[in-house]
Amino acid sequence: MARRRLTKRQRERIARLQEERRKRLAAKAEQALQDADGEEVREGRVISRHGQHLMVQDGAGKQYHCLFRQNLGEIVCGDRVLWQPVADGQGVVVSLLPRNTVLSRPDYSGRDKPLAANITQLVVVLAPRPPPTGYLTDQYLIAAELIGVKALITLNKADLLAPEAWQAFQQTFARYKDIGYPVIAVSARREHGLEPLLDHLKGETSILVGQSGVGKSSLINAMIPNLEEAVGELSEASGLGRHTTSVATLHFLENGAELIDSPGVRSFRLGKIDIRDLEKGFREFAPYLGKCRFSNCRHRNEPGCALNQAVESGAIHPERLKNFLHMAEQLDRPH
Ligand SMILES: Nc1nc2c(ncn2[C@@H]2O[C@H](COP(=O)(O)OP(=O)(O)O)[C@@H](O)[C@H]2O)c(=O)[nH]1
Ligand SMILES: [Mg+2]
Ligand SMILES: [Zn+2]
Repeated sequence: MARRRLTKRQRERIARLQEERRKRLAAKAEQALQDADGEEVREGRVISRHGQHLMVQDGAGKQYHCLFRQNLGEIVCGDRVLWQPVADGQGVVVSLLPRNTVLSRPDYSGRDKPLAANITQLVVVLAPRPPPTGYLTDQYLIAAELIGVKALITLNKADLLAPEAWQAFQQTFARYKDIGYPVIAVSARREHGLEPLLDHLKGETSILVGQSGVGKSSLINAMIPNLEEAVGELSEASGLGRHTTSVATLHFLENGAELIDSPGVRSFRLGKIDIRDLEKGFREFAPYLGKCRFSNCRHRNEPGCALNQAVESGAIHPERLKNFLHMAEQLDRPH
C-alpha cells in the first residue's frame, strides 16, 4: 500500500513538473515569436516530435529545432507547417497546414492521439518471430482502408527459416495477395529482397507498423546507408539527447520515398465507427454488402447472409469473417 501511495504522489509530482515545463516552453515560444517578428515565413516538414519540441526540415533538407504555439493543437511527424527562423538554427512554428491523412492511436488514458500525418501507405511488417496473429494483421489492414491509404505486407526475417518452411510461412499470407494486398518477402539481416520493397515505397509516404521485434528499425537501417550516423548527428544538432529513435521519425530514402519508423505502435483504435464502416474495412466484402436477406444483417447466423454464403463458396476466407465478427463485438462495447 505504502508503495502504491508513493507512486501516486510521484505521478502527481511528475504531472506538476511537466505542466510547469509546458508553461515555460509556451512562454519561450511566445518570446521566440516576437524575436522572429519580421522574419520570412517558410514551409517545412515535421521530422519528429519530442514533447513540446519539433524537428522541422526545410526545402533544402536543413533541419531546425522548433517550438510551437500551444493553440496549434497536436503537431506530429509528417505534418506540413509554416515556421519562422529565430537564432542558431532554431525556429518557431506558426501554423499547421491541412493534412491529407492522419493515423491515430489511443494514448495511456484511452484518448485518440495523432501519431503521424500525411501518410499514403501503411507497411505491415510481419516475421516468423515474433509469430504474427491474423487478427492484428487484419486490424492494421482495416486501419489502412478506413484512413484511406494503401497497405503493403512485408514478411521479414526470410533468413530465419529453411526454404520449405519459409515457403509455407509465405503461403499463409497468400489470401492477402488474393484480395489485392502486395506481399513482399525480405531479410533485413541479409539485406535480401529490398529492391521490390523500395519500388513499393517509391512515391509514397509510408509508415512501418508491426509488433515490436519484427525488424522495422532493421529494415530502415538496411535501406538507408549510414543512418545510424545520421541519427547520431541529428541528436547532437538538436540537443534532444539519445531518444531520437524512440519517437516516430520521418526518413527520406535515396529514391525519394518517405518512410516513418513508429516504435511502439502495437494497435490502432478504429475510432468511433459503426458496423457499416467496419464492413468497408474488409475490401473483399464489397461485392456482398447490401446483398444479405436482412438489411440490418450482422453476418452472424442470420439466414440468407451473403457474407456467410461467400465464405461457404470459398470467395471469402473464413478467418477474415471471424476477425470481422470479433472486431464488430469490440465496437459494441462502450469506449
Ligand atoms: N534473423 C533476422 N533477424 C532480424 C532481421 N531483421 C531484424 N532482426 C532482428 O530482430 C530483432 C528486432 O529488430 P528491430 O529492428 O529492433 O525490430 P523492431 O522492434 O520492429 O524495430 C533484432 O535483434 C534484429 O537484429 C532479419 O531479417 N533476420
Ligand atoms: Mg524499432
Ligand atoms: Zn449478412
